[in-house]
Amino acid sequence: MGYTSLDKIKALQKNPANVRNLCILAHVDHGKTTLADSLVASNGIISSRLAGKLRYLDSREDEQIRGITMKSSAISLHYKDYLINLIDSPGHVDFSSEVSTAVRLCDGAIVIVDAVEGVCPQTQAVLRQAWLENIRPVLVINKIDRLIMELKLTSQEAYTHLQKILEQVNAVTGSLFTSKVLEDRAVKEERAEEDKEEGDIEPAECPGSEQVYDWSAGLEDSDDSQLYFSPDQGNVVFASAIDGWGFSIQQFAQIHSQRMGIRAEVLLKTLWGDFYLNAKAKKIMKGAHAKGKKPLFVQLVLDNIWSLYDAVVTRRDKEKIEKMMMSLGVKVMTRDSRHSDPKVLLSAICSQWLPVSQAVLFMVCDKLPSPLDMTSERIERLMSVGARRFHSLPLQTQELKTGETHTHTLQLHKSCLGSWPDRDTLRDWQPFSRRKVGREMPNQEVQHRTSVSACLPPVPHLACCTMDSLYLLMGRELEELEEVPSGNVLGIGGLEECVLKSATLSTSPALPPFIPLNFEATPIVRVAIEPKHPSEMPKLVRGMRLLNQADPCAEVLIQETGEHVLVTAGEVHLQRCLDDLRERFAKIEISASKPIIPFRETVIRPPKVDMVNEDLGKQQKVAVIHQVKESDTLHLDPSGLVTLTTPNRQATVGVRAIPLPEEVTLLLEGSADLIRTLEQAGQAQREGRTLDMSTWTLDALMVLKSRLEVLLQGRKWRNAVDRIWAFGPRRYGPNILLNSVEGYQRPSVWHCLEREKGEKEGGAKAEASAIRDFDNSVVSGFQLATLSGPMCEEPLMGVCFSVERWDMNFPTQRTHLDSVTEEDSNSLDASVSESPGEAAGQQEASGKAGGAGETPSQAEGAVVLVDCYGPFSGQLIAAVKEACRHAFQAKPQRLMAAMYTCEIMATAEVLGRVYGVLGKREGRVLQEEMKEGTEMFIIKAVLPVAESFGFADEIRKRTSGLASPQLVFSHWEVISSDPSWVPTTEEEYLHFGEKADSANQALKYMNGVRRRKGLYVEEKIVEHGEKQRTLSKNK
Ligand SMILES: Nc1nc2c(ncn2[C@@H]2O[C@H](COP(=O)(O)OP(=O)(O)OP(=O)(O)O)[C@@H](O)[C@H]2O)c(=O)[nH]1
Ligand SMILES: [Mg+2]
Repeated sequence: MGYTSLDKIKALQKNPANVRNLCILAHVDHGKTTLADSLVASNGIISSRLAGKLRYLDSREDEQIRGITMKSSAISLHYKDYLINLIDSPGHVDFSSEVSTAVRLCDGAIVIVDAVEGVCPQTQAVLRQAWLENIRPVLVINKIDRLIMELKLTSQEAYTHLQKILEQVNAVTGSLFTSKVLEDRAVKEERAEEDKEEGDIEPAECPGSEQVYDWSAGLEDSDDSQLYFSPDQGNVVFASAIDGWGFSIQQFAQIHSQRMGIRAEVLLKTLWGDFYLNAKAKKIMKGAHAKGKKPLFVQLVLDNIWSLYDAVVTRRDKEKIEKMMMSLGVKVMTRDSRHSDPKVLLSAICSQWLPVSQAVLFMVCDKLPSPLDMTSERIERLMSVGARRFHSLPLQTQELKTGETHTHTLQLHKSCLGSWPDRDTLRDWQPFSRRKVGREMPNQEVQHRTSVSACLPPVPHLACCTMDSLYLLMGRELEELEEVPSGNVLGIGGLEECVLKSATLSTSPALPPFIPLNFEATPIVRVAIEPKHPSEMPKLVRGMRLLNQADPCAEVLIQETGEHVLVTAGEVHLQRCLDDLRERFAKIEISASKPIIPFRETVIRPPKVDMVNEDLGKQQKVAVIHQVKESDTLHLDPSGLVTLTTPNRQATVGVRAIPLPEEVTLLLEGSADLIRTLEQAGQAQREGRTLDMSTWTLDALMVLKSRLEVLLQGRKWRNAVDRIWAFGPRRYGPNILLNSVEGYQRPSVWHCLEREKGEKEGGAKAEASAIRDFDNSVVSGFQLATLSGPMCEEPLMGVCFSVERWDMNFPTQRTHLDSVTEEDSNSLDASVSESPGEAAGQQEASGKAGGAGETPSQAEGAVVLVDCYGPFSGQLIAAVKEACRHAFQAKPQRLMAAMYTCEIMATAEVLGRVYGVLGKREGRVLQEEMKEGTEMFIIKAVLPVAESFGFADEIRKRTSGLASPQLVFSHWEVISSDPSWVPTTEEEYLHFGEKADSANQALKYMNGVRRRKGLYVEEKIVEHGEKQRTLSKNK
């Protein structure tokens, strides 16, 4: 076919109806890049002999060495009159953010499934991603040669196996569909209810108002026939990308309809399914399975392939091969037929007989939508930012969807930055982006050097920027273009200054930024980075900035300590980011620290048994309380209440730490964004502004509140939700400050909700603001305490600090300013305490302090103290912080470790070794099951992130590459051992020995972190200083 000329591609770009933007998605190693090779070879860009071996789209060196894709890459291909903009995505979980961006850029996807491994975790993930983005998938079942050569299945067995795989894939789609239908119905009902409230609809018009719940209703009405993969629908291709063949049943229907004289349509319907050929009657009959007959698919399709493999690879029967080639009308070159490796001959024959590229490209052009067919549902979803419904957007914005207004709207979504090989004329990297078009506005052109405004989500501001250059993305190459018609995937240059990670570009300011991508991976592994030569720091900073822009999932930050920190999703991702920095972005030698593993600190209920499972009784309590050293300002109650007085003795706080129930912690962690909104609303209210919250957010907050109420039950938590003072750290974390001060009425954090509601109802409530002056200092102290705990200065998690006492014994206001004359200070008093409520509250509280009846001389003393200890609010912050820390220490403390879940697929022979590695690294197996129809076991396990470095490598080594794990961050888990534990009972000594350091994983982690942070580590370095003794038993 030869090189596709640039002119041809340019011409094809102009017809958006024939453009297909698609990506290849699959689990790792299922053959995406190999398949892409065949497609690339069909355009003559690489030789077809090299297809499958070259992995052309894996252009980076590290990709070639490791054999996995790490970065999406795009290429434009043509097939007949169609232009195909293809994006190959990585399958490794660490790079799942690349998949999110690829999916956003496309209208369709090729989902590949390995015929042996079947549906794997990432297959489910990509199907879900495609579903969430509303793009249409087609299926390729790849590596069918493995069924023949490796599993040695007969064609009949293979047919059953393929059926099962199809069922599995459809089951995933089915569950996505069901959940969507139910969700839609819920939204519809909600909307109907809203309308009803507004009085738009007469009750007679909504018959469902007398609700009778019928769960099946939505499902039956919805059309799902287009949804599922089925060979007779033409959306499934069976292939072996490495041997270069692939087919859909249309091809075989055509071949056999001529031969057998049966109409192609009939064959198309019957080739896949329970049909067989009655040779005598020359008829196709149903019920092959029941009658023990060969299904048509086996007889007419698989048998042919099986016998070809048998003749070429297994028996090497030259005569038979000749015969077969004759009947297939295939000619091969002599050098192929004489090659010592039979696979060469096989792929030479197959790629002529059933070229995989033709089958896949035909399916793609036939089944996937063009950019013009973008569903209105998808456009609405893209524009509905921040859970705002499309209908609530301004009219001008809504009009953009249909393109009815002639505002020359030009919508660009730039979401992924590919890195390109160095060329003098080009920048290091170019963004690749996709112009989104409204349905009726084709053929608008992105002009060279157009000025467009970029809305950078989530910042609500607009910025103007100019595009310098436009590119066509051709795998390893870039072609500069003057203009690009709408509906294509293209590269843009010159936006690096104004765009961070992603942006929505538009010529119309009415366009809201598109909704953010949904990422599956969480950045969790962090390393500190520095240049080898300190003078190269500026280069490093610039490089890190570029990396931050270019990678959707990596985070780059400068810590308060001044360290430059890089946060990545996993080990492989980390390696790639470091390589990128070294070779592309900073181009300097860098050194990276060991991965910094995050921990959390928490308290738990006193355990009932000790380390050897003996009942503890009361002794543990004593041991714990011992850790807090009392002084004249610090007092510890045996029940765990810590009372601390500020140095100037003007305030005393009493704090108790209580472990939060696990569900509450999880809920708080999951609702961080909501809590942040709540906090902002509260802040705005305090400042006298109002924050516009959508009804959706308000509802979500109400739900959060009621869920907390349900979860916080029991005597201890009475009214707790209303008494929440703050969340922390950073005001939205998973810890709670609780107001249990008797007589101190402060508005609850939920106060702003009530106000919003009240306003809605029309009757604004009078504000009950009796906030004490130093309320904020207490919150600040709590924030500081939760940000870094006493064990190893890591953030706290799942701890509730209940403030049970807060006494202030200010002598009077005037003591602050002793030089002011009495009259002056009186007038000052009046101006300071503006609201009488405040002053009253304060006096009331100080009355309770018990120290209200102070003599003037004491007050005089306090004046001096105020001066020497500095501002009072600072003292209070420090006191609250210290009180919280001590209260924390008065309870049994534990570390929480970040956990990965991992799924490992392994054969029975290597199962034992997998367990060995897991055990050594503190992993815990959750589930083990045999994969249906194969010899593989799937093991689900959890593994601490701290133990995960080198895990994948070790597993691969120990199992000779037969098992490879996929690690995904899942949750935080309390480490059961107590870091401050020392053996106390006889049994414990016996069990763990005198040093007892082997068992204490938590201590090891804690000391590791403390050492890294330069904190004091309590460790015996020399065990027996004088002389090594040999202890013999029978002395
Ligand atoms: N037997 C067989 N092996 C195949 C086939 N297709 C690909 N492979 C092999 O599978 C391995 C992975 O192929 P890739 O194309 O790199 O897989 P990928 O899906 O791109 O992998 P990632 O990009 O890392 O997710 C390679 O060793 C290929 O040779 C096939 O049809 N049959
Ligand atoms: Mg790949």
